[in-house]
Amino acid sequence: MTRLSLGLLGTMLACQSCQGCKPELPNVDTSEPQDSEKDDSDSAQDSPVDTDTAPPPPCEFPELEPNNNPGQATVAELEAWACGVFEAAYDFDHFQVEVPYAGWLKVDVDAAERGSSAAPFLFVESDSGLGFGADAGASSTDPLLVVPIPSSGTFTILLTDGYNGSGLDFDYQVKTSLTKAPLSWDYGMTDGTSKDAPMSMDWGDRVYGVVDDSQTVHWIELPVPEGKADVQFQVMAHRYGSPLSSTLRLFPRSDGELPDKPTELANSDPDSSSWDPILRLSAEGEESWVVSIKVTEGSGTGDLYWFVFEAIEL
Ligand SMILES: [Ca+2]
Ligand SMILES: [Ca+2]
Ligand SMILES: [Ca+2]
Repeated sequence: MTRLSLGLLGTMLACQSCQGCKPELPNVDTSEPQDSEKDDSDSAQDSPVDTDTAPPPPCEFPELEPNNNPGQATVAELEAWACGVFEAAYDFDHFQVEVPYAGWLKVDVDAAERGSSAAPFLFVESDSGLGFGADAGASSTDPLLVVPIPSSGTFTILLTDGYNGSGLDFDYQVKTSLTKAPLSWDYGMTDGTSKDAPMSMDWGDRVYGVVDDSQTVHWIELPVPEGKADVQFQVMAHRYGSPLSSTLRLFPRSDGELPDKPTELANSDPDSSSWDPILRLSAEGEESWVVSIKVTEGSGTGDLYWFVFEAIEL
């Protein structure tokens, strides 16, 4: 079965305001006895359960079906595990969490990481209209999101299986928490909004930026370092919980001119399953390199789609 795309998820979410366009699902009874003990540690990640015999994971906030619409969301709390099962195809599970402060919000999903058959698709939306989602993490199919929320608010979490798979072994748990910034940086993108006027940056610096819509492209220029021919450009985002899937494009400047088309392009990390592009290259008589960072075609964008860009001499 084809994996859901971020674009399709957007359509599904747009649909949520109209009840009639969602499939009617049976009211699955999930009220089997739950272990009342708190599972407030990450130890479940270290000890995968036997999915042949294990019941749905005990947690502090088990889902309450029906929860296919945001208005039916199971209320959970910050810093505590919620959990559920994709019992039927097209099972959409909503949770709602009150976040009392601005800060870096982390939404951690555990499914494959603890032996589940589910490949969860995660989308989070705030009552102020911020939305962000992911269908995989950097090290497994379990999404992990870490984003800088600008204010307190109510956040609605949607989980569904990315392949419309279902069954009692399609269980998951999800925890929302506040955390610290996953990376540091030297300064933010202040200009560099066009190819004609890229932002200057120094080797070794890290710059922070946001890809707030599909038309947003960040342009950065660095001189070819003296006596050093080998360099690396890297976007750090998905690996650290950003929902951004980005593409790096390289335009080498020679005789003051930039080529119309990029000479190099990267939209993934060849050494891992993260979406973060990395380019390693050697100077071949150029004066400088102009690099652009934009969203990978078909992927999501928004105010919380952050990245840190780093340029280093090797
Ligand atoms: Ca469910
Ligand atoms: Ca559901
Ligand atoms: Ca996880």
